[in-house]
Amino acid sequence: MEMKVVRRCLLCGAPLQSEDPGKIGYIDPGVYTKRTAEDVVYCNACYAKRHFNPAPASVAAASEGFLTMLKDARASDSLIVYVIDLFSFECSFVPEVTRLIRGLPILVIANKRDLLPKEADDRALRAYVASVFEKEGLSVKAEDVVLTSLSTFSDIGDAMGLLELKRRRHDAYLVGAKMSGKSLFVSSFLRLFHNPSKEAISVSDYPGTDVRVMAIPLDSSSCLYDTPGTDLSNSYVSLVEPSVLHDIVPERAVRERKLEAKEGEVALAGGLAHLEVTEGFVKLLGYFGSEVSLKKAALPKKGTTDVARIMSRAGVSPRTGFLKEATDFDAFEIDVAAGEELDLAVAGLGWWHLSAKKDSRLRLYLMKGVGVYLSKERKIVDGRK
Ligand SMILES: Nc1nc2c(ncn2[C@@H]2O[C@H](COP(=O)(O)OP(=O)(O)OP(=O)(O)O)[C@@H](O)[C@H]2O)c(=O)[nH]1
Ligand SMILES: [Mg+2]
Repeated sequence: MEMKVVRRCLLCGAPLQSEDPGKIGYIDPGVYTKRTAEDVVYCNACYAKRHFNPAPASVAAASEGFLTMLKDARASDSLIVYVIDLFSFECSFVPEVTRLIRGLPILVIANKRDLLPKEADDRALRAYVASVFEKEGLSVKAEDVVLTSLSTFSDIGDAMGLLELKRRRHDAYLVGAKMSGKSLFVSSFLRLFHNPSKEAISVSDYPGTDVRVMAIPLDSSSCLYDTPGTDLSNSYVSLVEPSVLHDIVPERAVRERKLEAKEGEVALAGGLAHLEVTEGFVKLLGYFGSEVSLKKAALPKKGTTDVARIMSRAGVSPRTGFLKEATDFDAFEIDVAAGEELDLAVAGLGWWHLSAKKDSRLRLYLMKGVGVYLSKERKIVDGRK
C-alpha cells in the first residue's frame, strides 16, 4: 500500500493534474514532473494570472455607501479625479470601484512626485501611470496624467484647467486610496478657488449613504466631491507597526540602489521582502525608502528556507513582529528569461527593477496578504540617459 500527498495549486488549492486542460488544476506535464514536492507550484490558470498580470495578491475594498455614490457618478457621467501615490499605487485599485468608473472620463493626479528621483523622465512616468490604468481597464492617456507634489505646494493650475475642461459642466468626484493626497489636493484647490455659485462649500453625508464628503460648488449646478480614501488593506502601510511604518514611508526622493544576486542568494528589502534566486542570476535596482536596508544574504545550503531566520541573521531593518512563522508569509514564484527586464513592486514598500542575466527562477516572500505587481513597463526611466 502507498499513500501520497496530493499536490495542489498553491493559490487556488485545486489538485494538480496534467491530463485534462479543460479541468481545474491543469498544469503542463513538463512543469509538473520537473518540480519536487517542496517547490511552490501553481496550476496554469493561476500561473497565467500571477505572471505579467497586474492583479495584486489581495485587493483593497470599498464600502457599500461608497459604491452607491459612484453609481451616481456613473449615472451623471461625471468626471473622476483619481489621486494616486506615485511611490506605490499599482496594487491599490479596488475592483468594484474600477468597474463602476470604467467608461467615465478620468483625470489622474499622480501625487508625491517628490518621492521619485528628480532625474526620472516625467513624460515616461506619465506614460507608465497611464499604462497601469489601462491594464486595469480604465481608459487613461499620458496627457490625462498630471504629476504633483502636493505637500510642497506644487502648482495645480494645470490640473484645475484640465478638470474644468474634462468635466464638461458635470460633477467631479475626487477618489483614491487613503493617504494618496486627496485632502491636500482640496486645500491647494481651495487656495486658487473663486466660488462661482451662491452655494456654500459643505461637508455632509452623501445623499442616501453614510459617506462623509466635502462638496465644493463648481457652478450653479455641479460640485467637486472630496471622498474618503479607499482601503489599503493589501499594503505594508496598513499591516505593520507604527515604528515600521515610519521607516518604510520615504521622506524624500528614493535613491536607486544596485545589487546582484545569483543562485543560492537572496535580496532582502528590510525584514519585509525576501527575493530569493533559486536558479540563475539577476541584476537589481532597488527603489525603497532610505531607512529600508537592501542587503544580499546567502541561503542555507540545505533544508527548507526559514525566511524569518534569514532576515534576522542578515541584520536588516526595519523588522516587524508580525513575521515569525512560515505561515506569516505568502510565497510567489517568478520565472524570468535571460535578457528579460521587469519591475517588481511590493505594495507600500517600494520596487525592484530586475534584469535577468540568465534564465532565472525567483521566489518572493512577503507578509500574508500584501499585493505584488509585475510589469514589463518601467516605472523609472532616467531622463538624463
Ligand atoms: N512626500 C509627499 N507626501 C505627501 C504628498 N502629498 C501628501 N503627502 C502626505 O501623505 C499623507 C496623506 O495626505 P492626505 O492629503 O491627507 O491624503 P488623503 O488622500 O486625503 O488621505 P485620506 O483622507 O486618509 O484618504 C500626509 O501625511 C501627507 O503629508 C506629496 O506630494 N509628497
Ligand atoms: Mg483626506
